[in-house]
Amino acid sequence: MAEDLARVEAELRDSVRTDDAFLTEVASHLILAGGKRIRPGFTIAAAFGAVAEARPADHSVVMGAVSVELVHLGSLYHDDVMDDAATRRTVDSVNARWGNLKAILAGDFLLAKASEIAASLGTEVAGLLANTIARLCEGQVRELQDAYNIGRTEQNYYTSIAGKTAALLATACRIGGIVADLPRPLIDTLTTFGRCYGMAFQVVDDILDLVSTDEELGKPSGNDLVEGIYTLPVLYTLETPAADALRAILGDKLEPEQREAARAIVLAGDGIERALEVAREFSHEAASALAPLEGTFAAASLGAAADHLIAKVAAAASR
Ligand code: GRG
Repeated sequence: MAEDLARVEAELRDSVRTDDAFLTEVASHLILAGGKRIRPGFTIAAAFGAVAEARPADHSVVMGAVSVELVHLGSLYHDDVMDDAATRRTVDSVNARWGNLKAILAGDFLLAKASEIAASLGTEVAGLLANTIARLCEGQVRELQDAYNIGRTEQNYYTSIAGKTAALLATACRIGGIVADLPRPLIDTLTTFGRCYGMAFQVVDDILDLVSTDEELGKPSGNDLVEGIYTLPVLYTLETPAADALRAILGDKLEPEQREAARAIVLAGDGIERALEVAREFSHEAASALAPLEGTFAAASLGAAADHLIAKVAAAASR
């Protein structure tokens, strides 16, 4: 698998190479900055859903993995413009380095390249990726509509993260299964794994935004509160006797001391613990979904990813 991921790296760089040196530089920026490559890893692992041992993945599987990572990258370019982010993957964000207009256009370029590659893999993959891009936008718009809304419901939160995060992780797995021509029930199983994993992943990410240090995050802890994105721990805290104190602070832009006061209220209650329980449930649901794939390389490697996430949840819980 390490060799397949190295092939993904080479193809990713190749996919954004153009005659225009400047566009190539801007479009390559976050590819060269690294990232965990969870999504391409899932595509490759999923493609081994009917065999016990990994072997070099087919070229089409590698390209499926590239198309998924390109969509992820495009969404990061656009997300950083929306958040006015200064850094991403420990380097300058594209918007910070080249400005919003170029960041948006380069993000569009990455999406176009992802679509071109997906089309070369067949109409099902092309349609699936297009649908997933739409779901990312829907999830993000849902989040924006609820910005600064202290009445945001738990259901709205789940709908938003299902679109903005879980949909692409589900698609990463699904594309691996489709391109490897696995039986349909196994493709559905892999998709369920990716969706549940993605839900857990975002809930954990949202918890970490509140419990981590500024150094760990590379930005001020509690940034979601500042942006008016009220995540699961906050929504749970709004159901407790501390709700009045929290409501008095939230609902509008925050000064740093207000952010700290709101964060302290959330950390003092049981909102973090309740959200961790939700993350545990989604992670276990992801792991259990793999049962029909038992004995395959996909089950072993995706199962290890779910275990890693469960361990991350436990580490967050022990803070
Ligand atoms: C244009 C496709 C497109 C979308 C527009 C901006 C937007 C709508 C959606 C934002 C989606 C988004 C950024 C969701 C958050 C997903 C997430 C948890 C990202 C972090 O993923 P990691 O930790 O990052 O895998 P690395 O850098 O390791 O790849």
